Amino acid sequence: MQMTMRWYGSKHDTVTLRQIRQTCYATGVISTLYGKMPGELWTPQEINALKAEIEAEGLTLSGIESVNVSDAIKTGGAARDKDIDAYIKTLENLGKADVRLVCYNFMPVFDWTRTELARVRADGSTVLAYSQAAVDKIDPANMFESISGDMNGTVMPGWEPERMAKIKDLFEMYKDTDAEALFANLKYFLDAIMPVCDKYDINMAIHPDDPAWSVFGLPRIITNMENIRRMMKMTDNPHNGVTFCAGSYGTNPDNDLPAMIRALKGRIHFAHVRNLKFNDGRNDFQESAHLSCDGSFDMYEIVKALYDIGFDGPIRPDHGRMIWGEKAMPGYGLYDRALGAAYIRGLWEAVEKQHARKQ
Ligand code: DNO
Repeated sequence: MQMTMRWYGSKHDTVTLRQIRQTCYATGVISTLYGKMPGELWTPQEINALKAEIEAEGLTLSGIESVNVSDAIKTGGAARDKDIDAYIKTLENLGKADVRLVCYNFMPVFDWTRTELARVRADGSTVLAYSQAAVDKIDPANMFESISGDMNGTVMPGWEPERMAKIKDLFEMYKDTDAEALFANLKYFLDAIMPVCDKYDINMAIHPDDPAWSVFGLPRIITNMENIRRMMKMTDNPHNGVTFCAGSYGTNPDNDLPAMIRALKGRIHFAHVRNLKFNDGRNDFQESAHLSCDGSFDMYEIVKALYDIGFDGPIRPDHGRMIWGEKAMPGYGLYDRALGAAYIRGLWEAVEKQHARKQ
């Protein structure tokens, strides 16, 4: 595995490449061309400039998160073939630049969803939280307004104000897209892009729906083992794989995370490792420090399962708490993610050495 951290680019991130390098635990970054709209072509010049900037700091560009998939592709709308064509050309340009990992999602309307971006813990740190009872009281049209005050002046991916301004049209666009249609549209997309992925050896890593259930009546399909199996089978190609995001699949306690990792051997191309804590009742949780004893997951078992399946892709700490007075994009400050990277690397080294001693 390679330890990485997500980085939104010098114009958008409060964290610098130098700071990431100085963590010492991360040797690569996962980045994106943040200003690009879904359906827009990424040119070789833009990709090479991003890569050069990262390499100049002694880090590698280990993958893209995300090349976003347009709503026309997700809904099977009129512009889908044009958008798929641009996606294929973008993949080709990434492949030529030696970028071999692309994370994307197939969530309708909202990307990851939280009801609070800064819930205060007893120690004064803040975390992201989700409460179904709160969601049930919100009109989706007001979802953005209800959380935008806590974004610390940053633009959160998937929650761009221009996109949220069109929220009613977006719901309208998805009105005929149920789970079956979403699966069919995903297959259409995957079938179309696999040839270019084969040509350049690009691993596509779908990000799970977060939380792992339907929100505001919108279908969500990448939520559990059964649906991942269906997705991998319908376009049966090793390049059609997953981002194993512990915090997203883990929102549903029925998802046995280490067992899922073992079952996905060979198809996990990217790992997001973080922890969360269930509050009273189902569908109610808040994020926590990465540490096992601070949340509900056994992080040792998660890391061990990744090690045991021979996972050799990029791994990244995921959302951190906001600590030590840092002001950054919720979930994406430097400090707590750096602690997370150190912890995961520590677990990895322990598992690796235990394994070597048993030989
Ligand atoms: C949240 C992220 C997601 C993820 C996208 C992938 O922190 O993990 O926003 O990047 O869903 O397209």
